[in-house]
Amino acid sequence: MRFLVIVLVASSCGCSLLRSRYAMDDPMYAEKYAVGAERGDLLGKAKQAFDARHTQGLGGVYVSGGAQVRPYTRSVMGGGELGAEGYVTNWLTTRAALSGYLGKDEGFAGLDFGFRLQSPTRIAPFAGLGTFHGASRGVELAHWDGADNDGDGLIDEYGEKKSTLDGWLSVIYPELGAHLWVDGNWRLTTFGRYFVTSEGRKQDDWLLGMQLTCFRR
Ligand SMILES: [Ca+2]
Ligand SMILES: [Ca+2]
Repeated sequence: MRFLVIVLVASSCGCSLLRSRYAMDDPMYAEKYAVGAERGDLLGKAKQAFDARHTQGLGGVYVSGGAQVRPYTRSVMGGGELGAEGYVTNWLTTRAALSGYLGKDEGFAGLDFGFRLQSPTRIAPFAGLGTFHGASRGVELAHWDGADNDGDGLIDEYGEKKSTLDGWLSVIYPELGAHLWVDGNWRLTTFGRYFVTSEGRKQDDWLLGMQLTCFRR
């Protein structure tokens, strides 16, 4: 995933990261900074390099990938999202996505919604709130059904478990992260979420991920 992100950003954005007028491919930014700061104007250079107040009205599609860790059971899942995110104002975005994560015995898939409050800057820390609703797969004890559920050659041994479709899973989560605008269209994001599940605190998870979004006006 990281390799894919690097290749996509490098091929589409060239050297935008190094330019102080980084978002000239966005019409509003380009109009604002049509005349760039002069060579010695360090304050002007800094302003045009960090200003992202033009983002209001941008909408984009994104892919994200991450790892979900449950400290209590030490289980790890991997997965990602395919979604859309839009700037309601230059400090507020809303997003919606198809989301899926899979582990050895567990997993879930469904719809994810959220909003994020961020600074209108090129590097933008943010705090958000989100919710997931969908189907989940889990494990349960299976030492009475006459079957070797875990394939270890023993039938109904003590503690034998099997994978089951648990049914509905609902999660709310606080989120912290940061964005980096590569140019006027592409934005990289890292985020961390704490999943508070409907199945009790022992089922809570940490999710750490990265997101690549392509915006258009
Ligand atoms: Ca067995
Ligand atoms: Ca069994």
